Amino acid sequence: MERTLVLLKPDAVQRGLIGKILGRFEDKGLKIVGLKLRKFPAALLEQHYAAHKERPFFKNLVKFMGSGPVVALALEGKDAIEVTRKLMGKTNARQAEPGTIRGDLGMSFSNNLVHGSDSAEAAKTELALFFPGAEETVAWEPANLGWIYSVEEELR
Ligand code: IDP
Ligand code: MG
Repeated sequence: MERTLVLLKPDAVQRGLIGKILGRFEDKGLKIVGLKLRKFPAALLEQHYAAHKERPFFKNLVKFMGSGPVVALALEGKDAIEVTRKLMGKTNARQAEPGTIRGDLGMSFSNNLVHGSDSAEAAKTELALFFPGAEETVAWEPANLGWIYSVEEELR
């Protein structure tokens, strides 16, 4: 099992899409192991997007992400990082495929509703940033786990 960090960005919260987007991850079979709503400080957001520091959109991105509440999620599942990225769709929501979260719900390059870690290394760093305390995530076993995955092939 793998864990990844997902953020429901301020546009998702302001547009009343928390439930709908959260539902997409739940429906897929990803397990929620961490969940919080916060207005995150600029310093944390700058650290989170440090890889984009030199990009022209960096300042606006940090301002946008700090402009309102964000929902941070820690999700767990087999190949959770790749599965989450596929569910999100392309960065520019106008180009994202229908059926993806961005493709179905968004029209913007910047205000594209969700963030998802893009590698195992990023997931580790980002989870530590948004869920630093051991008690902030919960290891639990969903009652239907053996129906989401094949017990024979995937849960041995
Ligand atoms: P990702 O969120 O799909 O991983 P990244 O390339 O990591 O995309 O960019 C981080 C975030 O920065 C994007 O989700 C988007 O909000 C914003 N962003 C990226 N590229 C652009 C751009 O060219 N114009 C405006 N915003 C951008
Ligand atoms: Mg990214």
